[in-house]
Amino acid sequence: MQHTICALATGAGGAVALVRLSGPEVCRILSELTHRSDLPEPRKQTLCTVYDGSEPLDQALITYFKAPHSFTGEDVAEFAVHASPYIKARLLELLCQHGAVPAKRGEFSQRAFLNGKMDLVEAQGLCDLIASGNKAAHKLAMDSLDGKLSARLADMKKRLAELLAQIEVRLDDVDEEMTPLSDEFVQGEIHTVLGHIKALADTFSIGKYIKDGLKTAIVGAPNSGKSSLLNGLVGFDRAIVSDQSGTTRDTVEEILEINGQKIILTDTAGIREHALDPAEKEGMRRSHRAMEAADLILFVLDASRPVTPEEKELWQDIRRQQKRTIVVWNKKDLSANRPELEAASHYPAAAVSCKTGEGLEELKKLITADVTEAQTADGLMISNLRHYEALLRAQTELESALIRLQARAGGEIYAEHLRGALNYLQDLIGEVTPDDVLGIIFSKFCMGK
Ligand SMILES: Nc1nc2c(ncn2[C@@H]2O[C@H](COP(=O)(O)OP(=O)(O)OP(=O)(O)O)[C@@H](O)[C@H]2O)c(=O)[nH]1
Ligand SMILES: [Mg+2]
Repeated sequence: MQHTICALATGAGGAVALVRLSGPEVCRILSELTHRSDLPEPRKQTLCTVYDGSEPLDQALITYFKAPHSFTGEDVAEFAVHASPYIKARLLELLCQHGAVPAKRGEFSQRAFLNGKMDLVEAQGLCDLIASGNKAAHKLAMDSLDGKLSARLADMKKRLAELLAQIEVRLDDVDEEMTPLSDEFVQGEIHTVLGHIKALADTFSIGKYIKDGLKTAIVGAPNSGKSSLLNGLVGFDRAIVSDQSGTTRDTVEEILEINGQKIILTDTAGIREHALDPAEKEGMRRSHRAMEAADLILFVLDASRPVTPEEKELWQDIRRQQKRTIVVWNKKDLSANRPELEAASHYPAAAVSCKTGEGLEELKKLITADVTEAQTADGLMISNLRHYEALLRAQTELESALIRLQARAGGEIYAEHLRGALNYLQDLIGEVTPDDVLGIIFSKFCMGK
């Protein structure tokens, strides 16, 4: 039999705390703690005294949810109590004394999943929703939680399952009474599902930025205005700015929101050939590291002077990284002309002045352009590595099926690959996921959820 589990569902602070209880013993524990023989009416907040032995512990608002009409699908009680550290701790202690056990991370959600209240994609959406810190991440999580993403996956799964059924029934048809499926039809079906899978898998890079933030490194020669740019974008004097070359030694990181998107912005030490001392050398090593870890590079140049040979070299280096890069011509207030820079026209560019703030809004638009475009094209995205990997595996299986089909291999052979692809889609939504894997997934959820 399942244990009855309990946990604090709210964080530190606040005036009210929520303690959750779920499982087969909820009714008994409720009546023992409230000294009441009748249960509160389901789904109605009811003011009850919670007792610690014969002494009242608190006046709590209790909501009872009768199975299966609850979040977990089991009997659930939620205690809204006064958020004193003592009351919270003592209530959890009492619940355990009366037979409940402390819930593991994500255990409420895991039970909801096991009781068919939601699939794994929706559960993941819930976890992401709680963690979402900005509008874009919130939308992404909502699409996952409210089943839009699951519905899309279910469509693909259904189409594939139907195709497979048609193939399999013919494999069993030893007397060959059924009309065979044409290769064109099978190929067409596989291509359709493959197209959907690829399109969804391709959203991962952007989805990941939305969820985890876009790692953006500001790089350039000393004194080009990198720290000024960081300050301009975050809106306060975060990094030291001075007219001396080599002011920034260590990397400086700030998290900010631009156009509803999370950006992890890193200012770096200016890169030049001859560092003056070991600290500057180490700083430059860190600049390179930040550049390598970045999703987006802002290459800052001082537009009021010609590009130096060192900057040209750095530019080659940046281009070799083959990352999204924006060329930022700074100090626009000092010069109306842009110096020459090889192949600069192939990259998005912004002319800004960190001194006057001119051009910063344009630059912000460029920074979030990818995400904005991807979002208007089609709202649905994935942001979870597990989902991405499952889609890639399904994609590989479907591609193998196509190759086998083209090589005129028998139905049994390509059907095996279709079965493989179907299996990965089922795994994605949690239909065939082994228990230990489920345990790992839900252990990443927060306490009390
Ligand atoms: N006129 C003008 N001066 C600027 C602008 N941006 C930065 N500066 C000045 O340029 C100098 C260098 O600015 P920083 O932001 O410290 O440059 P940095 O690239 O971080 O320099 P290091 O940390 O040494 O690599 C400072 O004196 C700034 O005031 C600008 O848009 N216009
Ligand atoms: Mg600096």
